Amino acid sequence: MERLQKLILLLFSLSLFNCQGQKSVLEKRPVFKVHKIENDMVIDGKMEEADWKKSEARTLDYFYQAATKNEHQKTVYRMLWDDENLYLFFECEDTHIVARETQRDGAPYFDDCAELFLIPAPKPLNVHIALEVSVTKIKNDVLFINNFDGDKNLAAKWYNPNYTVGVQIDGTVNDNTDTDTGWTMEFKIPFNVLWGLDRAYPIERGTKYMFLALRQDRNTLEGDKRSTTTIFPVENIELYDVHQPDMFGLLELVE
Ligand SMILES: [Ca+2]
Ligand SMILES: [Ca+2]
Ligand SMILES: [Ca+2]
Repeated sequence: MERLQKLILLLFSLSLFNCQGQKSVLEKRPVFKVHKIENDMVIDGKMEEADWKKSEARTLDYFYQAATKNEHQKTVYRMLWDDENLYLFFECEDTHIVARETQRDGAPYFDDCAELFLIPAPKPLNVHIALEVSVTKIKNDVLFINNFDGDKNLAAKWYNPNYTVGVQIDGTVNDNTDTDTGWTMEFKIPFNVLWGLDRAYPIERGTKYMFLALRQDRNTLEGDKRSTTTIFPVENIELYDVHQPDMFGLLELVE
């Protein structure tokens, strides 16, 4: 009996520890400051606007399915906002620029691709928006629902919001006889892509949303092999892939 009591006490304290652990993990999520812009942006994949100079810049340092040095290529990520739009900029070093998908809502995430996952709330809900765009501007945009059916997730591909993407390529696409330098991608994402999901946390200074920025890096013409790099660490990625809202960080809209 005493042993049973001890076991129950141990299980209780373990579950308590887990709950507290989860909570403290959330409180410790990293925050990315998003500065407000003052001038119009030209969405061309060039960082010529003065506003980009005041943006926070972070490298995407967490690599997955990356074994070789060539699968650890550098990515710098930036973000800005105004009352109508969110702006993103990806700067990607890339020795082999490859993109095979040609259909919207196909699988550009197996190509050289930039991605944003966004929850219009400062907590990990079971719904997020995923915008995934290959270097040839092929879009896969989905409303992603975690645990839609038991532990099965659902990617609703009919979600086709309007957002603008500009790309610059320094190299040759789908030609591996030479060595490329890299590519850049600039996004203008109107806040109306949120479809009213932002009602509880409207767009204004101080608002925090959960997000994850990612890059897929494909370097071979055949097969589906590519490495993934993220702005925040994603634990258990082999088991649950990258769509884990409690692994997202926070963005904060500031002046
Ligand atoms: Ca620009
Ligand atoms: Ca879609
Ligand atoms: Ca590549």
